[in-house]
This record gives sequence, C-alpha cells and structure tokens, in this order.
Amino acid sequence: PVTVRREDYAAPAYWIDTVDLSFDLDPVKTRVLNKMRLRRNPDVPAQALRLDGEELNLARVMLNGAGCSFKLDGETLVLENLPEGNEPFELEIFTTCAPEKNTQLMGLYVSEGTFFTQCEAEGFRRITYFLDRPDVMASYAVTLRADKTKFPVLLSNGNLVEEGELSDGRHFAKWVDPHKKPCYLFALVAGSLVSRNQRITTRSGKEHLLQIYVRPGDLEKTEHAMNALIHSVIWDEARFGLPLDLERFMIVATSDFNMGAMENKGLNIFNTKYVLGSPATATDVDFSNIESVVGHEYFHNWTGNRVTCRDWFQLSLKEGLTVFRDQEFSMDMCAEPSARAVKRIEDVRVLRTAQFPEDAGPMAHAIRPDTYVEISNFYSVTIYEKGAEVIRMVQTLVGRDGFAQGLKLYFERHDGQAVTCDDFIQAMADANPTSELARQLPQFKRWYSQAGTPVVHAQAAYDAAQRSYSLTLSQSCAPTPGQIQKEPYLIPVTLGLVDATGAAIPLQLGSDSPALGSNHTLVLNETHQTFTFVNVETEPVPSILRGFSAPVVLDIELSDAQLLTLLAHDSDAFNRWEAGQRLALRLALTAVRAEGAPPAQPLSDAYLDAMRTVLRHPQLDAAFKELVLTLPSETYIAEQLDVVDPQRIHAVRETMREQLAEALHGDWEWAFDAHKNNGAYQPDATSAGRRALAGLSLTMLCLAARENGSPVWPGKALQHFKDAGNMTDRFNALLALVSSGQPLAQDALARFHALFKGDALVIDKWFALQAGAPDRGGNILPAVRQLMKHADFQMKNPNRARSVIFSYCNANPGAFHRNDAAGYVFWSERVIELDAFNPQVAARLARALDRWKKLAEPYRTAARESIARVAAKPNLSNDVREVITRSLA
Ligand code: B3K
Ligand code: ZN
Repeated sequence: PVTVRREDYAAPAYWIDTVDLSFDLDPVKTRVLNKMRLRRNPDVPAQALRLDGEELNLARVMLNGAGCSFKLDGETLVLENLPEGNEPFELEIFTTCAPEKNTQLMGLYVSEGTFFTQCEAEGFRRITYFLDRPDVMASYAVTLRADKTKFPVLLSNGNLVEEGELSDGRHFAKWVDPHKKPCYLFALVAGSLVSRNQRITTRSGKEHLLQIYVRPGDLEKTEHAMNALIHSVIWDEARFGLPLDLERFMIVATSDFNMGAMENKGLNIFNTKYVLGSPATATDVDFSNIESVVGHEYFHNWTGNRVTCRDWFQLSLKEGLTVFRDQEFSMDMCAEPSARAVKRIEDVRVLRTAQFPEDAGPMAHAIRPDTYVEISNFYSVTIYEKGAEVIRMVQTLVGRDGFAQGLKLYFERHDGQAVTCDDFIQAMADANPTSELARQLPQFKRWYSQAGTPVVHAQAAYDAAQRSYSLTLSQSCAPTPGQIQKEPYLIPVTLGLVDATGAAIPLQLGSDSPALGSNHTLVLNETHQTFTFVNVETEPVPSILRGFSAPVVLDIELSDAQLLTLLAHDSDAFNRWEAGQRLALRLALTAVRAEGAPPAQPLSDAYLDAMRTVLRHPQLDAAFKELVLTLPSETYIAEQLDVVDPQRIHAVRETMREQLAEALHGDWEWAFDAHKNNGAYQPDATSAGRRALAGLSLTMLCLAARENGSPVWPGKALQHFKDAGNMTDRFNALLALVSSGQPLAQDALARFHALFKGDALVIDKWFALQAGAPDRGGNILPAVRQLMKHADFQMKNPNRARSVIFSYCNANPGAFHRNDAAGYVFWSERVIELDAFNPQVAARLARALDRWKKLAEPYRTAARESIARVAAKPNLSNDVREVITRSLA
C-alpha cells in the first residue's frame, strides 16, 4: 500500500476539457466508449499521460482517430508519445466492465436490477480510464443505451437533450451537463423507476424541475423528502443568496449504498434510508435525518460542486462546511427556539460519542490530514463533524453576517475552481478584516493541521472584597499518532455568570471596559490566560462553553450544588443539559470506580429530585426533557476513563436506569399519559419531542416492571404497540419491551416482522433492535448469530449488514465485550468476510476495536489477538489494512 502525502500535491500534467461517454448498459458486460479532448498543462514539465483505471477490460485506444501505442503500468494506462505542444488532442478509450459482479458498490453497479454509480472518491476509474482527481474539471456529454423494457428510465447529470428508440427493443438518452465538474460528481442511473415531480419557481423567476425517483410502490413515501428539497432550495437562497443553478434536480434512491447519499451534480443518489419516509414506516429520527441529508446533498451543489476540492486532503473544505450548513438548515427549520437547542445538543452528542474517541484513538487525524493510504477511510466523523465545528467557530468569531459575507467572497473568488481549506479561511478572514479570525489567522488554522481534542481547564476565584471574579483558562492537547507536540489553539469560549438564584450577572472585564451583557465570547489563544470580571456582587456559578462554542473537553470543577443551579436556571439550554449530564457522569464514574460489586443505588437523592423537577417542569419542552433524562452513553462514560471495563460500565448504567425508573415511577406514569396522544402524525420537532418523551417513559415503566414483576406496564406497552398510529410510537413501544427484557417482547417482535415483512428499511430496524438490545447473561451474541441465519439476512446489502453486525459490534458495548472473547472472534470473522467483497463497509467495521488499548484485562489481550488475526490474513484490502495497521501500531 502506498501512502499519499498532502505535501506531494502536484498539478495535473494534462487537462481534460470535454468528455463524451457512451454506455451500452448490460449487467453482465457494459461497454463504455470514452472520447476525451485533452491538452497538456503548460505549467507542468512535459511528461507521459497516466490515466487511472481499476478492474477494467481495455479493448482499444485511439489518438486523434488513429491507433496509438500505450502500455499498462499495473492498472494505470500510460501514453508516452503524445503530440508535443499545447494543442488539444482527442483520445478514444473503449473498455468494458461487469456491473453485476461489482459488490464493492464503487463505480458502476447493479442494485435490484437497476444500474447506479458511485464515484466519490475514486470510483470513476472503475468506469473508464481517467485522471481520477478532483482538480481535473471537464464538460460531460453522456449517451446511455439499454434495453427499454428492463431499463425504461435513463438518467445522467445535467439536461436531457435527446432520446429515442433503437433496434432490438433498446432505447437511448443523451444528457449534457452545462457545468464543468470533477469526475467524482459523475452519475448515471438506469432502471425501472417512477418519480415524484415538482416544478418550482425560484426568486430570479426561473423555473426548475425537482424529481425524486424510487421503485414503483414507494412513491407515497417521498413526500417528506420532496418537502425537504423544496425547503433546502428556499433556505440556501434566503440565508446565503445561493440559487439553484440547474433546470433539473434529481434524487434517486437505492437500497444498496455504502453510505448515506451522494451529491452528484444534478443527480443525487441516496440510500433509501434517507429518502423513503411515511408515518407508518419511518420514525421521527428517520424523518429528521431525511430532512438533513436531503439538505446536505443539496447544499453541496454550491459547497462542493461549484467550488470543489483541489485534492482529497481538502475533503473537509466541502464536508465540514456542508455539515455546518445542514445543521444550520435543520435549526432554521425549527419553529421554536427550544427546538434549535435540542438539535444543537444532539449534534454535540454525536461529536462527543463518536468523534472524540476517534480523535483519541489510532485513527486520529486532523480535519485536513497530511497522509492517507485509502481515502475512503477519511470520510470520518473528524472530517465531517469536527470539520463542521471548526466552521461553526469561524461563524462565532466573525458573526452570522460576517460569515455570510465571507461565503460570498469565497464564491466570488473561487466559483468553478478546485481549491484548498486555506482558500476558504482566507476568504472568511478577508471579508472580516477586523475580526479575531483575521487578526489571529495562523493560530486559528491549527484547527486544520492538529489532531486531537484540546482540553480547556477552568479555574475560578472570587474575591468578595474586590467584588471581582477571575477565571483562569488553560489549554492542552494530548499527543496523537505522528503529532507529539501541539501548539495552542485559538478557542472561542462563550460564557455567562449566574447567581445562586439563577439570575444572570452582567459581564464586565475591568472597570474601564464596556458592559458585555450577560453572554460573552472570550478568545483563549495562550496556554494560560486569566480573565477578571468586575462588579460581581456575589460568588457566581460559571456557565462556560455555552452552546458548546468549541470542540473541546471542558475540565472544570463544579460542586453538585453549582451544577444543580445551572440545571435549574441556566439561560443557555446547552449548558443546562450539560449540567445534568455532568451530575450523572459523576455518579456513574464513582460507581464504576468503587471497590467490589457496583453499588445498588448509584444515583443520589439530589440527582433524582432534580430529574423529577425537570420531568414535571411546566415550561420546558418535551424534547429537551427527554435529552436531560437520558443518561450519558456507555461509550461516553468509557471515554472518561483510562482503563475501561465495558461490562462494569454497562452494569452501572443499567443499574442507574433501573433506579431512575423506580424512583420516578409516578412521574413516568404521568409523563407517559401526558404525552402519549398526539393526534394525526406530524413530523415537526415539537410533536416529535412529545413522542420521544412518551417513549422514554414507557421504557422506564417497563424497566421498573422488570424489577417489581408487575405485568401492568408491559401489557400496556404491548397494547400501545398494537394500537400505534405511526412508526415512532410503535417502535418505541417495541423498544420498551425489548430493552427491558420483557417476555412479551418476543410476541411483539414476531408481530412487527409479520406486519412489515417486505419493507426492507423497517426490517432493518427489526434486526438492529435485537442486535443492539441490552445483554442479559451473554444472550445477545447467540441471538446475533441466529439473526444472521434468518431468511431476510443479506450480508451483501450494506444496510442489512449494518443493522445486525454494526448494531452489535459498534453500538452495543455491553454485549460485544465479553469475558470469553467471543464477541471479538465474531468481529474478526465478519471483517474478513466483508472485506472479500466490500472493503469500505469492512473498514468501517474494523474500527469497532479502535480503543482496544484502553480496555481492562481480559478484554485487552483478547482484542489484540483478534486484531492480529485480521492482520495475519493475506490479501486484505488497503481499506482494512490501513485501519488494522494503525490500530496495532
Ligand atoms: N460526499 C459523499 C460521501 C462519499 C463517500 C465516498 N466513500 C456524501 C456526502 O458527504 O454528502
Ligand atoms: Zn457531504
């Protein structure tokens, strides 16, 4: 395997101006004719043309209409004797490939009888020989030919310019894309599909056609996605002045897809999971994911497609920015301000449970990495979610308007180009010359070059005589692989001070300084810095890192009383939630660290009272309550420890859940009854929050029933399951039974399967729920092995493989980490099995043991042995090899 280095970037030796592709589509053998006009890049020394290819059968190469000499260097097609000078020349390459055999789902493949493509990052080379790199941007014309009965719909990027009949029952369609693009944005789809069509007129008065293509029968499940698309178009124009630049914008859904969706120019291809949603089959979480993924891919049309990446090290240029944009979109779609805070908390929860561990583990990388072996491994939570946090800090530093100005300048400068993260941040700084960002740009850019999660330590001292409050903030960042020394970051720390009654204290830094209001962003740019607030009448409670203003760990010693004050009163919803999490985390860690058997009642009365107050609170909304009343995850608890015993963490958290269930029994009953009936299903955040709280209440009541043996609530849950008017309520009732280990769960699971057999996305939930259920005496692994024998299980379908295997290995630590190592053995078998046909999915699974070095014995040794077993396997893909090598390093 070759390591690719960012510093080795060199401009391409040739440019490709136009590409004329013709496909004779046949699942067994598809013929591809690629006619390109190329020219030498005059800025680069003359050299041979080297075209990337992978698993292609080469039939013919012609240069300016005549045969020519060429050779193959491995899979690279090399042409040495090209005309000298800067005149364009034409190359014609004729190849074939076998879409039906393409199990990697990269390049051209077949899913349920329909052709799809996936080219990002390096899949286009599996379709034809090409300069498969994002800085080569060309104009495409694409002709598709296929059997008309089997493939009535023929789609590619851009506009349909011609279609017609051919002999032998075949037909053709010709598409021309008016926009130049890198080849990773190429797409084609051919199959038997139907579409929901919507014409819209945008601000400029232009008409556009929006289409969502799905399999016949799924059309009524596309309404929500279409609404999300319409809202995305309106939002991008309103918030950032970015219009839809296409006459036709298409989304196509496929059930075989390695990830969520793909932003191919004008022809987005989506995992069905993020398109199809009806109240009967999709949960509130699904509805909200559909909205944000539709938005995300649409927003890429500007951030990614109009301006793209110079090279793949710049991936966060488009991904971090586009995640930030989809997060803002989802927040702006919320009617209530409290729902915005809920969305923010959910996003931070993802960051802290998935990205922080990545940043502390063997695969840690900066949001702009310096090296990679397989770029697919870097479509990571770091590039995406931490990347989005870095963009969010930019917005915090330059303000919302300043950010919009910066984006405007970025497009003025770079529209149509392939650029770098430096270009983006420079535009932001230049549009905001007096901002802290512009003044301290080199330091801010360390967020792009340094990996690892910084720790901000806060130490406060109140001086009653001086009526001053000084806050010392210091920062540090632990070494990450290949980066020992870290330079201080520029960290925006938004904070407020609260008095014991919960009232906000006006902020002032020094008596001659202006009043700062009750919420202020400090800029921490040194290793240690002290900020002194004046005119502070009583000792305050600090509320630091409001809204999670930077992706850091805040290390601060707050007493239980202070945390309870923040939980009860903080005007910042994020920190209010955070105070509750800190209280719970402290109790969990105490119980985990205690000698001997874990305590039977880890939760304190003060904590339980506070939770009761939140649950019964007349003003707080249900979604927020549900978040506060959900304990920190096992993964998050594990991250706080140097040595991790996953079984013990699981046992402690389960005990805490049971205690919370029993101590608040009457309150849960009230909460369930008060939130269960919501009338006709609406996916909005407020109704979703009510369903979420009803669902949590039901789970708690079934958990308590497990302890006291009463059949009442399990019976009610089963009834609720049967009567449910939507998937959220039905699924939550099922979850309540399964996660509390109620015997009635078996009945409900069987009914659920019978009700939804044939609906793949719902059956995925059925599998995932069982593989992710709390372990009771080691019962989950045998259940998982059994599920893999189920007639509906398909290893080759990524959604299905994820629903069973990932739900177990990645999302169920209490069941996966077993004393007998059987979970790890299962994992190594599956990594090897998957790697043989789909390296990308296998490499994701390979990440499940990333944090093995932190495990206590006997887990640690057993984990290392399992990883070594994978490493010993010959012919591993580059994808898995890179993950495993780094893990053992
Ligand atoms: N850009 C794609 C991800 C492609 C992943 C390739 N392994 C989806 C997205 O981020 O929108
Ligand atoms: Zn993206």
